[in-house]
Amino acid sequence: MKIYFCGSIRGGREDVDLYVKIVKNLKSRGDVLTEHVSNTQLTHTGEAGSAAADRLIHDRDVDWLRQCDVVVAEVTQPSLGVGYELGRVVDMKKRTLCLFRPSSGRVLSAMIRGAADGERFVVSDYTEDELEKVLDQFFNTLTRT
Ligand code: 6K6
Repeated sequence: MKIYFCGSIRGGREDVDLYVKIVKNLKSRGDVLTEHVSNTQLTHTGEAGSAAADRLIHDRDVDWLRQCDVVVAEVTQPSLGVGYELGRVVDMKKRTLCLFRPSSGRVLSAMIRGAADGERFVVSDYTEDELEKVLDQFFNTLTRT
């Protein structure tokens, strides 16, 4: 199974240690196309690049989104890039899990929470302790449908 993981890069790297845990868990379930999102060396500049480099990143990532079987996004740290990716995958009708931590004190964008249909596009409120359980639940429903 090809899994596309979304997490904030230029939106801020505050949650990168959690991304490491999520990617580790996802790697036990399939092939994670975007392991670099959890790279702790990567700063919020995300390799300050030229527009040409950004186009390459965009085109490669959209291509991976098309190829993947499932998308998992950590959406607590707001990120334009993650929001864009989620908009594209809704259109592509991919099975998607958005993970949000209310303990952050943030309120999730209505454009993400409001897109949830509980089946193809799932939004889960969770605490870090519940990570494994929430991922188990989501991946179990995939095998049943
Ligand atoms: C090279 C190595 C690691 O990162 C880079 C260069 N930057 C990016 N590489 C790959 N994907 C990226 C990069 N910058 C953003 N993205 C995609 O957008 C990822 O799939 C993330 O889920 C999302 C983050 O968007 P921002 O707006 O927070 O950067």
